[in-house]
Order: sequence, then structure tokens, then C-alpha cells
Amino acid sequence: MAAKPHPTSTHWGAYRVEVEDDRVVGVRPDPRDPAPSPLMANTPGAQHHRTRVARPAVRRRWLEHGPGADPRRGDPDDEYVEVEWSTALDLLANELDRVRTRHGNAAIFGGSYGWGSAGRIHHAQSQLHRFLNTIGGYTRSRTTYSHGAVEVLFPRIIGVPAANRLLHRAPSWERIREHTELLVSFGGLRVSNTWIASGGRAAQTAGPAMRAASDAGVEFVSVSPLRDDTSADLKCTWMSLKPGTDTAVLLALMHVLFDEGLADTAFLDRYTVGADRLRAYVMGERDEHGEPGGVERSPEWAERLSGVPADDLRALARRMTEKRTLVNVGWSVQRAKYGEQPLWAGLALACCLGQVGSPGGGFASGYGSMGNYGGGATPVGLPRMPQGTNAVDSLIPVAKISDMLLHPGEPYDYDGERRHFPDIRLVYWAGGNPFHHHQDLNRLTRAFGRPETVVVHETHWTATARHADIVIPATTVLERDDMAASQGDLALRAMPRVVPPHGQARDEYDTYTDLAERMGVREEFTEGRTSWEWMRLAYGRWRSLLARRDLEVPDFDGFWERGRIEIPGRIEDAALMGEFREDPEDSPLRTPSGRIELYSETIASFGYEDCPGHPVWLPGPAVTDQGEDGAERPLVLVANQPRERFHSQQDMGKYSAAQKVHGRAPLRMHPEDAEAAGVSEGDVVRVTGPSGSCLAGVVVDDAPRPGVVQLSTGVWYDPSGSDVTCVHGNPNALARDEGTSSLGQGCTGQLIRVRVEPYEGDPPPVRIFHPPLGVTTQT
Ligand SMILES: Nc1nc2c(c(=O)[nH]1)N[C@H]1C(S)=C(S)[C@@H](COP(=O)(O)OP(=O)(O)OC[C@H]3O[C@@H](n4cnc5c(=O)[nH]c(N)nc54)[C@H](O)[C@@H]3O)O[C@H]1N2
Ligand SMILES: Nc1nc2c(c(=O)[nH]1)N[C@H]1C(S)=C(S)[C@@H](COP(=O)(O)OP(=O)(O)OC[C@H]3O[C@@H](n4cnc5c(=O)[nH]c(N)nc54)[C@H](O)[C@@H]3O)O[C@H]1N2
Ligand SMILES: [Mo]
Repeated sequence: MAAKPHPTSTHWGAYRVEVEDDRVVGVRPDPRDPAPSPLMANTPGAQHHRTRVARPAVRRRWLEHGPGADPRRGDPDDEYVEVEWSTALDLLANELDRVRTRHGNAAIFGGSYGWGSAGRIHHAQSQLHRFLNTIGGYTRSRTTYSHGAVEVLFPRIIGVPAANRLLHRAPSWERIREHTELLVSFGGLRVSNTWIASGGRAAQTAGPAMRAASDAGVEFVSVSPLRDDTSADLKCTWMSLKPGTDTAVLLALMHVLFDEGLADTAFLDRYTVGADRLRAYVMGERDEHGEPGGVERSPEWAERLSGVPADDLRALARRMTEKRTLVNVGWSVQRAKYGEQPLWAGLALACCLGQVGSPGGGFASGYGSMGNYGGGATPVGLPRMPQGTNAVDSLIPVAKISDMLLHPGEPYDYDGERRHFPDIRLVYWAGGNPFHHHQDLNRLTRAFGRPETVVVHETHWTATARHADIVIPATTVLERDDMAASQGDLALRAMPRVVPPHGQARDEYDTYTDLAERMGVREEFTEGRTSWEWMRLAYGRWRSLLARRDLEVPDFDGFWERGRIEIPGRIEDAALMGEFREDPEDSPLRTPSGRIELYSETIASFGYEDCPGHPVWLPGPAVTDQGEDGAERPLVLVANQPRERFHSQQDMGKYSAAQKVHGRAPLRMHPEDAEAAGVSEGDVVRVTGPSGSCLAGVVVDDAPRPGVVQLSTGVWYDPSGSDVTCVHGNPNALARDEGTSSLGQGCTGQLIRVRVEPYEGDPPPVRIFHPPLGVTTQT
């Protein structure tokens, strides 16, 4: 008998799962989805995998010696002791109380960055923040790994509301189809990236919409080191460049406009400040400090750095002035050293073209990075679990995690401030995997050795869980009732529980309720409600907000019964900064000048060498780093988002597993580079970067340009080898842990200078897909 499919929603889309005898046995696309994502195929293999956390567990050394710094945290041979729920909760409540009493709540780090669980109610991070707020607060983190540099830079140069719209509310693909003639995208337009949105999307529409735009005659140019960053069915010209050189290319495009009198000076005069300063820099009249003398940023100059022929740059610049042109700079481009620069330069180029604020033209950042970019906005937000307020005023930029743990009290620069790292005694993580997402995992391991206690809530025994002293098993989305939608989504979906919890896993809401009880704040945390009652309440509040705008949705029972309701009143902007373009006096930007700041007095006043007052060319380590240790690293590794999974989630699933080579992450290499390194298709190789090494399996492919190799993120970090940092192929074992600049301090994991060589002998086995010592499996 065919299993009955149940609807569910994840960050990677809405689909159905087939269940037999309380087990997930298969998946099916939602029939209403025009282009379902293949990532759903990872779900059955992950749901009941032997690495599920089935019982609360405590690290033996912590249990026996009590809290304290311990450099052995994360040791693959460390042992865990499984304990009763009541024991785990007693230990945890006592420890939280000890730390907050002795060191204050700021000593608890609860930033807990990560993309765990798509539901509106059981969203892991929101739950943790609510709980920590009820016990007195915590040190938080701000901005994201996705676009940390943009989040700091753009409020300074276009002001806050415009910056938020730029990142979250760009015009839709339909508007692009109608108005855009030429879309030039730095960082490509990967359809596989659009499978993701925070909260998931009712349907995967971005891929088909891009194709429709192409069919309707929109011309695409993909500026990127990988040919297949755009799908083959788009009419697209690939402009292949060396990674990390976009700013040089963008400055050269401006050079052509200034040099040939093609720059829109009327636009620059009316809507921007600092264009003269930038122009003098581009033309080689002034340097980045405004002093006389400098380098002419000509197409020939850019060709030497980027590998893009000067004639192609000239032709593109001219073409851009003849067409309604949209310049898109993807998020990847800023996830590298000096990541602020290509974004600022991209905006400056769009200003020189004079098209900012016009339908289908101007500047954007995020097409091809996220599925709901250009998806519009929901009129009153989405139903949500209130998080309360944090009584502690202590924070770090999110990618400063290792620096914070290793250097308590030390100063660092950030967005014009000199700040000091807090002294963290307890790290509490729920719904994220820093041993997937952070750079230099050796260093992160040292950092995790510093606090007195590490607590992790997880569904699976990830590398992060294996750095914890107390591990709390959490249910997955399939094991609890919830609802999902993303910003700008078409429909809100019910996600009724389809299988019972694995082992003794519990909903985190219930875990926090029991902890709150032990700490005397149960009433404050629950306000007398179960999670089901919170869901009804959140929905009801959302419904009344909609009603105030005369927008109607059914009551909660009606919604739950239907399983899916359309979200009414979606807002869509025709252009970014459209009002400003129409009337810059009446609708100024919220910047000091009221205009777009091509030169920012404020940023210049910070005096940062790594982010001066206007966009400048600064060569990052991807361009210059041959290895100061003397070791040669001739290749640039692109650590982009995996097509075959979502970050590290469900890496053991079959779609992810099918891409591996001898169970290792696939490393794509151009045939010339494979030959030069003396390796062939299917070989297990050692990849060495500035902070460590990993094993990977070679895939020979001419999609990467010569000199560039691709190793996507997210294969589970496995430090069990003796002569290599990660035996499985996680690129963060190789990456430098360094901020974009003193301004943004964003993460810089995208580009890593590496060497590839054959691995001699039998490669060590991958052990991370077995639970740690002392943990009994339950499948
Ligand atoms: N080198 C390099 N590194 C990068 C990037 C890059 O381009 N290059 N990109 C970066 C980017 S953009 C991002 S966003 C980050 C992503 O980094 P993360 O968001 O940290 O990665 P995920 O694998 O999604 O981690 C989510 C974790 O939550 C767990 N989980 C799922 N559901 C639940 C739940 O209900 N409760 C709990 N407690 N846990 C749950 C999953 O098992 C998983 O371990 O990585 C960054 N890292
Ligand atoms: N399937 C899948 N999709 C995802 C995710 C996932 O884990 N899996 N994660 C999601 C998340 S959280 C985020 S934030 C977004 C991120 O979205 P993006 O940052 O846009 O995604 P990436 O795949 O990291 O990078 C896109 C492409 O940029 C190109 N690139 C790299 N360096 C350079 C450079 O120096 N110059 C130029 N011009 N191009 C360069 C690479 O070839 C790469 O394939 O993706 C989301 N989508
Ligand atoms: Mo991200």
C-alpha cells in the first residue's frame, strides 16, 4: 500500500513526506511547485540516521571534573555519558544559575547563529533567545554570515530604510522581465541557491522566472569564476574573472564611462555626493587618501588583475549605457577580504549609469543568492514567537566568535567604534553549526576550549554537538506542529507533526519550560501557554493585524484544516530607491547628505586603511596570498554554497552522498590544473590552505576557470585524521578567520588560496557519521 504523503516545509521548500510505521520512507514534490528542489531527497536518510541525538548526554570529563576551560573539547576520542532528562536539566539549570550569579548574564553567549528549523514557532534561535531573556539576558551577536559587510556598509551610504529594502525587498523577476534589458551579475545567478529562503517558500519560482525573463529578451552577463553559476537555459554571456578582482573590474567600467564622457553627470550631481573624489581616484589623479597622484584604473589595468580582456570591459561599459541596465552584486562577492569594496563600487557604477531608482535598472544585491530576493514583502510581517527583551547590552559582530572566546577584554574596531570583547564563561548554541559555518576550524576548536561550559541543542551529533559539555536532543520539524512562510511568500503553510520524536528528543519549548521551572521563571517564559497555544495566539495576532488593513484570512482552525492559505496584500516595489529618484528633496535618503554617498565623510573619519572614504581597489589574500609561510598556494578555492544540500544539514542524505567521491567532498578542478597537480578524476587529494588541510575527491570539469577550484561548504567537519585537519572535505578547515574590514567585520570564507596534491597511501576513514564514544545509537 502506498504511503500517505504529509506536507512539510523547510528552508529548502515545501514538499511531502511518505511515512510508514512511523518512519519517513520517501519524499514527493508538492504538485503545485513548478520547479521543486532536489534537496528534499536528503530528508529520509537524515530523519532516522544513527547520528540523531536520542538522549541527553554529558561529556564525561565535564561531568567528572565540573565546569572549566578544557582544551580537549572537540577531541574525537572524547567520551559522553547519556543521562536521564531530569539529571541533564538539573545540571544545566544549576550551571546557568552559577554563571549568571558569579559572572553576570553578559558571561552567557547566546548569539547562537544558524539556520536551524524553518517553523515560525519552534524556530530554535527565537526559542533560545526568549528563554535567555527570561533569565536575565545574554551576550548576543549581530549581522549575518550571509552579508555581514553589506549590513554595515549600506546603512552608511544609502541610509537605513533603503538599505533594508535593498537586502529584502527588491523588485520581482516579473518587473525585471518587463523593464530590464541587460542584467549584469557579479557572482552569477545560481538557481540552486534560490531553492533557499528563510522559512522556505510555498513554491520554487525563481528558476522559471529567470528563464522567462531570458526568453522575453533580457540579456544576462554573469561575471564569475565558474561558468555554471548561471543555468544553461539562460541566454547569458559568461565573463570569467579571477576571484576577488570584481572591484578592479567595476572601477575600470567606471573609467570607460568617465573617459568617454558617458557618465551621467546630471544624475551624479543631483543624487550623489563624492562623485568628483571617486572620479579623480578612478582617473589616477588622486590616491585613496585624496592626495595627488595615483594609478589610472583603466581596462588594461583591470585586465592584468582580473584576466578580463580590456576590450570586453570597454564593450560592456558602452553597452550598459545603451540599455536599461541592472547591476547585481551577489553576496558571495562580499564574503571575502575587503568585501565592502565591490558592493560600494557596484552601486557607484550604477550611479554613473544614472539608472538607480528606475524600474528594471540601477543596483541590487541578492538576485540568485536567495529564493525570495525580489519576492516582495508581506504586509504585516509573519506570525511570530515573541522573544521578550534582552536586559544585557553586550554584543559582537557574528563572525568574531573565535576572537571573542580567545581574547576576552581585548579591543577591536567595528563600524567606527572601538569595542571590547566580553568575558564569556558559558556558550549556549541551538539551531546553528559553527563547526560548519566559521572559518579556521582549528582555531575555533581552541576557542571552544576556553569557556567553562558549552551547551548545544541539536537534532544530530554534528561537530558542534561534539564540542559541547551538555547536549540536549531536539525534535526535527517532522516531529512537532508548526507553520512556515518566508518574507514575501505566497502562502502560509501548516506543518503538522508526521512522526513521533526520535528516541527521547523533545520540543525545545518544553525543554526551556522545564529549565524555567527550575530557575523560578516558568510563568515568565510560558505566560501560561503550551507551544500549541502560542501558535494559535501568534496566528491570531497576525490575523488581527491583517484585519486592520482590511485583509482577510480564516481563523486558526480554518487555516489548520486547509493546511495552506494565501497571504493577502503582498507589497512589491517597482524599483529600489524609486521615491528618492522621483523627488530627492521630498524623499531624501537617511544619510548625512540625504543622497547616495559615493564618498562618505563618516566612513573616512574612521580612518580605516582597510575601508577608506570611497570604493577603492585593495587586493585581498585570494589575489596576493602565495603563502607567507613560504609554501606555494597556486590555486584559488571557491567555497560557495552547496548545490547538493543546505549548509551542513542532512549531509548524510542520499542526494548529498551521491555527489561525494569515495565519501569525500567533491573538488572541481579544471583539466589543466588537475594535470599540473598530478591528479585525476576520482583521486582522493589533500587540499592545503592557510589555516589547515582537508581531503577531497577530484572531479575534473572545465566549468571553473583555470587557476580556480571549487569545494562547496557544508560537508560535516571530521577532525579524526592524524595528518590532515578534516578527512571529509570541509573548506573551513582551510580558511583564514579574518573580518572583511574594520568597518563591517563580516566573514571572509568564500575565497581561500590553496595547493592540491595527491594523497599518498590509504586515506583515513570518515568517522563523523558515527556517534561519539559512549553514545548508544537508535535507528
Ligand atoms: N567558507 C565558507 N563558510 C561559510 C559560507 C561561505 O560562503 N564560505 N557561508 C556562510 C553562510 S552564508 C551561512 S548562512 C552559514 C550557515 O551556517 P549554519 O546556519 O550554522 O549551518 P546549518 O548547517 O544550517 O546549521 C543549522 C544547524 O541546526 C540544526 N537544527 C536543525 N533544526 C533544528 C532544531 O529544530 N533545533 C536545533 N536545536 N537545531 C536544529 C541542524 O542539525 C544544523 O546542525 O555558513 C557560512 N559559512
Ligand atoms: N543549495 C543551496 N542554496 C543556498 C544555500 C545552501 O546551503 N545550499 N545557502 C543559502 C544562504 S544562507 C545564502 S547566504 C546564500 C548565499 O548566496 P551567494 O553568496 O550568492 O552564494 P554562493 O554560492 O556562496 O556564491 C555564488 C557564486 O559566486 C561566485 N563567486 C565566488 N567568488 C567570487 C568573486 O570573487 N567574484 C565573482 N564575481 N564571483 C564570485 C562563485 O562562483 C559562486 O558559485 O545562498 C543560499 N542558497
Ligand atoms: Mo547565509
